[in-house]
Amino acid sequence: MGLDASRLIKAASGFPLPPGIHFSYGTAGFRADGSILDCVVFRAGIVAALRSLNTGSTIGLMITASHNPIQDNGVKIADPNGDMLSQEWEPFAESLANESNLENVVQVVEDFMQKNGVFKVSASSGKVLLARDTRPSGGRLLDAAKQGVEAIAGVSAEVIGVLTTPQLHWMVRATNRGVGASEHDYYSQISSGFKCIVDMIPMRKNLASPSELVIVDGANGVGAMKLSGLQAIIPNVQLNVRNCGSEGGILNELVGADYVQKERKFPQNFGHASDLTKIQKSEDAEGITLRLLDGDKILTLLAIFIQKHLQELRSEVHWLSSVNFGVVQTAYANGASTKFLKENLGVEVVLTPTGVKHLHHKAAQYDIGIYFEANGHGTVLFKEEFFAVLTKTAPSEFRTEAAYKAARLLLAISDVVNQAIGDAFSVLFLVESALQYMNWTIQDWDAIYKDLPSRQLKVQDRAVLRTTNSETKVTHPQGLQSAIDMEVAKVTCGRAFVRPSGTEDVVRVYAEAATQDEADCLARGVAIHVHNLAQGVGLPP
Ligand code: 16G
Repeated sequence: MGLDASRLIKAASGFPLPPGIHFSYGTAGFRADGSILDCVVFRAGIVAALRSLNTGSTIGLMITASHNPIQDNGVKIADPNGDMLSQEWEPFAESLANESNLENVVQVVEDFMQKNGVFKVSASSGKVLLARDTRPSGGRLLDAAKQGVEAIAGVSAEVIGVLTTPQLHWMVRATNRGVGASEHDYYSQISSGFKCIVDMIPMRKNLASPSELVIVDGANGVGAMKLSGLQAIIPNVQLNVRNCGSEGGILNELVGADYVQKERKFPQNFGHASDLTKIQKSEDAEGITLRLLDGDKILTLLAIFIQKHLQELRSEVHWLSSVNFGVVQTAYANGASTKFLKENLGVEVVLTPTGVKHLHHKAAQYDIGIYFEANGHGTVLFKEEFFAVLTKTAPSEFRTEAAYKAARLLLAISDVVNQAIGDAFSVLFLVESALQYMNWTIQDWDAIYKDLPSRQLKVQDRAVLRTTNSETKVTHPQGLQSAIDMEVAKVTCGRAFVRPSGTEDVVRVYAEAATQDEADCLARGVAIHVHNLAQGVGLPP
C-alpha cells in the first residue's frame, strides 16, 4: 500500500497554514492559541495515522493544552504503550506542521515514509483514538484531527469525546494489550487496586473518620467532570470536588495545580477557615498559610511505601534479590527531596530534562521506576518481566506470609497507578492508600523532609538559550553560566538554573537557597543576567 496523494491534498486544502507563524513541537506536543491550530491539528492527525500503520497498533491523539489558559489549545500523540510519541518522530511532525506548500506536504510525508519504511513493517490498516478536554475550541479541533487521520487510506478514526489526557493514554495501552479498555474499565482498575491495598492494611482504622475526606480542586476542567466516575466506586474516601466549572469558573484561571505550584497560592474556593480540619495548613500570625506537598513529596512518599515492600520481597525470595528500583527527577526537584532519597532511603536518583517523555523513558529502565516532576507529573512503572514474575509466582513459592503479602501489595499498586503516563486520579488514590496503609497523617507525610526555599521567575528571550546536563547548565549565550555561578556563590546552599519553556514563549528561572530572601535574591540576580545576555525584552516586576 502507498500514499494516496490526491486524497491527502484534497483533505489538506481544507486546512490552510496560518501565515507567518512557526509551530514548535514543544515539551509535550504543539500548543498555541486555539483559533490558529486547525491546520497543525489536521496534520498531527496524519502523523498519528502513519504512526499507527508503522507500528501496526492503535495510537491516541489528544486535543488539550493542559494547564495553559482556556483560549490556548494543543495536540499530543500517544504511542502504542500509552507513552508519548517517539521522539524520533517529533522532527517529522514539526516539519509537516510548518509546510506551507500543499504539494510539499505530500513530499514531506513520502520522504519520511520512505526513510523510515513506514509501510514496510506495518499493517494494512490502522486506528487512532481521539479525545479532547473541555476547552471551547476542542470540538472543532477534534474534527480537524479526525479528518487528518482519515486522509490516510486504511486508517480509521474513533472519536471517544471528552476525556482526561491520562485516560486516553491508558485506553491506548489497554487496547494494544487486548484487555478491557473502556472508561469504565479504567475506573474499575483504579478502584479494585485501591480496595485491595486498603483491605491489606495491618490495623484498620475507622475509615469513615472525617480525616478521610479529600477536597479536590477540579480547576474548572475535565478532571472535575471525570472524577465523578470514580467517586461512586472508590471505597473509604469521601471526595469533595470544588471548581467544577459549573459556577462560572474559568479553566485554569486562579485554579489548578500549576497555578498553586508556581504562584504558591490557594486555588479559588479554598483556604477558608472552614477547611482547617480538612486540608493541610498551618496558621501563622498573618492567618492561614499554604503547605504544598508537591511532586517531590509525592515521589518520596511512594518511594518509602514501595521500597518497604520491595525489601520484604528481596530478602525472602532469592530470585527477586536483584530487582532494581530507581527514581527519576528533574532539576526542579527540591534539593531537600533529592538528598533525602539518596541519603536516607539509599535509592538511585537520576535527573533528566523537563517533560514527561524524558522521565518516563528513564524510569522504564528499572524493574520498578518512579518518576515525578516537582509540578506533580509522574507515575510508577513496573517492568513487564518483573510484573509477570509477580503475577505468575504461586503463593507456596513465597517463603513467608510477609513476602507473599508484599507481592500482592505491589501488584495492587500496579493496578492503581497509570503505567501509561502520569495521572492525577491514580496518584491521588495511590497517595491516599499509602497514607492509610502506613497509618500516616498528612502532617507525618509533610514532615519527611523540609523543602529548601525556592523561587521561580519568567524572562525573555527563550530563542537564544541552550542548555545541557539535564538543563542544569547553560551552553549559550556565552558567559551566562559563569554569571549564574557567581550569583549562586553569593548565597547559602544556593542552586539555580535557567531553561527555555517548552509550552510558553519564556525563559524559566529557578533558584533555591537556605532562606526565602536568599532564594528570591538569587532568582532576581539570575533573571537580570538572562535579560542582559539573552536579548531580554522585559523583566518581571
Ligand atoms: C508539559 C509537560 C510537563 C512539563 C511541562 C513543562 C507532559 C505531559 N507535560 O506540561 O511534563 O513539566 O510541560 O512546561 O509532558 P515548560 O516547558 O513550559 O516549563
